[in-house]
Amino acid sequence: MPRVDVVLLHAPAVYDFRERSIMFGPVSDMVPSTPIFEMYPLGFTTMAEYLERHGVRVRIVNLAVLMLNKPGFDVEAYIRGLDAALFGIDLHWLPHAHGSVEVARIVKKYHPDTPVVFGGLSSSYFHEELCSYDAVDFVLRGDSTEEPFRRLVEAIKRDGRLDEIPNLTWKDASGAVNVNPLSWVPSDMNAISLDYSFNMKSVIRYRDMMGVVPFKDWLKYPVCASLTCRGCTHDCVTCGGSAYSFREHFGRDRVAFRDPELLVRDIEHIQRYIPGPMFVLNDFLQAGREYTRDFVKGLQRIGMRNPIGFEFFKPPHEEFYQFLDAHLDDWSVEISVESHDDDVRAAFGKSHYTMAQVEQTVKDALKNGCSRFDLYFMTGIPTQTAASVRETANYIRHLYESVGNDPRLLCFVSPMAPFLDPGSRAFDNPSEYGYTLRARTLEEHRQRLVMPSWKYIMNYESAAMGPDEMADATYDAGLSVNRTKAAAGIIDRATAARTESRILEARLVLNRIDEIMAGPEPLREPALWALKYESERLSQSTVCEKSELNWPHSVEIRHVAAAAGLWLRENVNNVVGHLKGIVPPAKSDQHAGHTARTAYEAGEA
Ligand code: B12
Ligand code: SF4
Repeated sequence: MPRVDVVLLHAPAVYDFRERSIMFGPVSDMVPSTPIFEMYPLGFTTMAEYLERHGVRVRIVNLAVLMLNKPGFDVEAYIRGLDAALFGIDLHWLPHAHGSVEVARIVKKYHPDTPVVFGGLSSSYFHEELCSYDAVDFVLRGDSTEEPFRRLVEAIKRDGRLDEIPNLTWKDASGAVNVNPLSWVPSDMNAISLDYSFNMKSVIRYRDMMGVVPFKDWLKYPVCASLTCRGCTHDCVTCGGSAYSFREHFGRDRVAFRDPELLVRDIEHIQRYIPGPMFVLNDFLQAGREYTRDFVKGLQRIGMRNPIGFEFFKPPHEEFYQFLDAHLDDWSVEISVESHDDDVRAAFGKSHYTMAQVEQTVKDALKNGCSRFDLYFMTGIPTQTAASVRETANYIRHLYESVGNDPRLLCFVSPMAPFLDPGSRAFDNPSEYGYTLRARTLEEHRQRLVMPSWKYIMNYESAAMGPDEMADATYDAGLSVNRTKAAAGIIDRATAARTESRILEARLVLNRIDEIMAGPEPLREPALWALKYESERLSQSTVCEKSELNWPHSVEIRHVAAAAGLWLRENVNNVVGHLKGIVPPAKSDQHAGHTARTAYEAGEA
């Protein structure tokens, strides 16, 4: 394996998930990943693109996908065969607490002299505890680590000073943990690129398709995301990406937006190669009217062809949809309203709109050409009772009726699981929001992750609805919404029947696990193991079919041509590099040269 500067590794949520029997439940029903959360952070792509642009050779390895795809995949042998000056591991989402640290241990076992750096929001929150593990040398904190990472690589290669690297938590020779100031917090998001062609180049360079795909089924459903900003203007109480969390824990007191022109360029670039739908995450309406106008007109200018979906944090007005429809052919909307009950939603921190406004916005969007409207509801939020969850399901029936069972409306109910986000208001002050935490430290979360079912794994209990009630009410709501969708013709009868039996079976397995756990300790392990196959099968799309989340898309000749051109260019680049005995850094499609100075370097951040 040729030596590169940095290998970025994405671990499965639970490292040895193949050897354990765990009923993860519906924890990942609303995202493209399986319950081992094999999707790596978008930041892997932005960091890799940025580092490569500055001459640092980076390889992304999605260990989680490799392990999922090949049951016999030998992780240790694979890691032993890697050769890098530095290994980076993400612990961005807390559900990776177990897998990420175990992978770090394997890296250290085979590469004891190679440093290991962690990063991501959860790493930032638990940075000191993380550094106390032998296998972790550094943590890069904050939401923008591209440039600090470049400086760290430089320091490692040239024996430079670690105390000068912003955002770095590090161990010195004595083993003491040092915390440098969290001073690298750029005020915009313009110096980075979400350049997916980097990932494609990586496939070509390392002849490794599955090691770099963002999630297991990505080749079947090549969805892409683009981002309007870092941070959030809202303050939802259980969210670890809220204004509060960014201010208190990640050093950010203002949202950093990406210029609309650059965002349009990202999207233009994606649609050149990738046929899938595109999600624009983090409500761009937060940035104001001018931004909105420039962005939407820019999308029209590039001849937006892929389906595009927008996440909004509050219900837009009808005029806005008219504006969207005048500029775009195939656009969709998603809003997470959490509860049908305005009081429960207010307790969650979304008091800025009512359900009546949501109903109106759904009707307005559908009337004005929206291709699809996804509405998300959540269980486990402050003050929400089991009765309220069941009411949400009834409300969804009413909503479908009120839009004449329009098949473009898709409603989903899922649990806030497995964890209440670290660094959220509710995590920092649980009693204020009616919660009791079952885990606080990173190590406590690691231990919870290997418990036998999602009910045990959850890191919180709500005073309004205990874990048993919550699991029950969530499955009930899933059943009810599934029946509503079937009756309304939103999903076909066969799909609905499969989902219904999956939910009923999942409930039985959950109860069986409770019985096993109440029984004698020595009998637990074999009894749980006997349930392994069922637990896994029933944790893939429990409360709805995963395909319900998917938007239609089609591959066109232009995508094939663009990918072939990239393949050719990259192979020529590699052959030249290999003749010189190196893995050459990838050239950025979006930036003029590898070493172009950015606002970051110029210290304008
Ligand atoms: C976009 C997004 C998603 C997308 C993910 C797209 C992707 N591949 O990253 C989707 C919708 C799929 C998603 C899913 C989930 N999400 Co989410 N998501 C977000 C959101 C809105 C923005 C994050 C973002 O993209 N930032 C910008 C990108 C460019 O940067 P980045 O990926 O964060 O990476 C930077 C740093 O984090 C750091 N970094 C990251 N990894 C590493 C590794 C190393 C080695 C280093 C040095 C640095 C580093 O440096 C990067 C570059 O600067 C945040 C909320 C928010 N306001 O921030 C929630 C958020 C991150 N998600 C959250 C959660 C809980 C989840 C889920 C677990 C929910 C669930 N149960 O299904 C899943 C996990 C999916 C999986 N892994 O399979 C929580 C995380 C809380 C926590 N600390 O655990 C957040 C904070 C809020 C929330 N509740 O939604 N999410
Ligand atoms: S859940 Fe609320 S606070 Fe968190 S990212 Fe979404 S809108 Fe912002």
